Amino acid sequence: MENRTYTADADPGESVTVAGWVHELRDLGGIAFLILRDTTGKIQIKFEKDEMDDDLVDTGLNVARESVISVTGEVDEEPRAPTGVEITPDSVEVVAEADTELPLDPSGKVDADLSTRLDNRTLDLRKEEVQAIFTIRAEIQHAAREQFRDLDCTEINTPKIVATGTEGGTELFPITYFGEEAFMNQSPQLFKQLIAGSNVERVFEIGPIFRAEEHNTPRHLNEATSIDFEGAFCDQHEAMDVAEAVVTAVYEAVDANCQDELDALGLAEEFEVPTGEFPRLSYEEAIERINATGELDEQLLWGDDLPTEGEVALGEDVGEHYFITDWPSEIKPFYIMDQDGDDQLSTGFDLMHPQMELVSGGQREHRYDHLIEGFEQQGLDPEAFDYYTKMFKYGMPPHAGFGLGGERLVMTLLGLDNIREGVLFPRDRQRLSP
Ligand code: AMO
Repeated sequence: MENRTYTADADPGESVTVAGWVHELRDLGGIAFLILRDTTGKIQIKFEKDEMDDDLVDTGLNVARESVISVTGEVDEEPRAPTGVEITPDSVEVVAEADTELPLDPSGKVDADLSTRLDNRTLDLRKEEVQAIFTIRAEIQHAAREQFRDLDCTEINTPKIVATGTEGGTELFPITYFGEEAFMNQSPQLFKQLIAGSNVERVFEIGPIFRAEEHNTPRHLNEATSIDFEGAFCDQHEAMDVAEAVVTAVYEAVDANCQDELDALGLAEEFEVPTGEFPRLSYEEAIERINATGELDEQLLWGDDLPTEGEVALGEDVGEHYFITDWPSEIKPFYIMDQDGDDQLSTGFDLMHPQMELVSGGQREHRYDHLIEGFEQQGLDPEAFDYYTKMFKYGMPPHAGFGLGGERLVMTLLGLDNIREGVLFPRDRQRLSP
């Protein structure tokens, strides 16, 4: 819009045109105030009824809340106004009228449940604290990208329509692809490895992953954002260093650049940047410590996956981000390499926030014969993965990497109760639109 001034830039002494939403109307009799809101903030518009053109007053004071208007007028200092300035309008134009009945109240005075909020995200995002979540989410992705680039990684984009699944344990979403069965990709796993094995060596991707999880929990989505890394000539320890660097850089960036947003969420005081040296516990130590908390009904045995209550008990015990390393090979996927000289122990690792898992990763099996054996052991047909396995015959260097759950990072960083709070349009068992 030509000649538009953001409310935050409307300085006293200027004549400006501002445009945005009608946030509030306060009619005090002889004088009335309209609060106009745009992406940069709010500004007060003053209507002195006896001194202004009747049509102008009529237009300004009869417009429904949340309508879009544009106002031209003089900006003056006014210490009693919410932002210390106000506009005396010369003209008011209604650009887009809103219904008087709104499905939720963007001023936040009336609470709405999450489902109503998600059904009406446009209105929901007009709330400062909701917008703050997504500003911070954008900062998180920006900071992760910068950190990967500083670590000499190239950003890649891999296909989301694929012929085979890779992550056992979660189901695939099938689709029809020109009469053939295809799937929505569960992770960029095989593709990022194929590129790490080229001259590109170090890659990252921030993109969607699709998981046909049956269960509906506050921490699972059916479409999530994965922040993936893969590096040639890396082992699991170096991959852990990268995960640690990325998570720490993200917290640092939010701390440096998002204080207003943290404030809007009531988090400015308590927000803490992790030290960047996350303890590395072996799986064996992890199950011993979980068992010692006495929080589980049954003691965990070697080879068990960690139940959610176990993760929570251990998280409370450790009290900061930490890694779990040296997982049993049998509970890690086929592409994870075993440790040298011990086929029971894998190079797989998880990075945990005290409340939940954020990252899985490990060194990859790059030896062709071992890879084929791994497929067979997990009951997968290596032929179906020929496009992947055959590249391991043409010079595949040792490599390692990880996948970091983007929404889990947002959720844990902001202490959100439900992962859906950090997703614009979440996909879950109940939700396919909007
Ligand atoms: P994994 O399946 O553990 O590993 O996924 C990696 C991380 O992605 C997040 N995540 C999810 N977040 C929300 N909803 C879901 N349904 C969901 N599923 C996963 C978690 C998890 O830690 N290919 C490997 C990674 C690798 O080895 O590079 C993989 O996908 O935060």
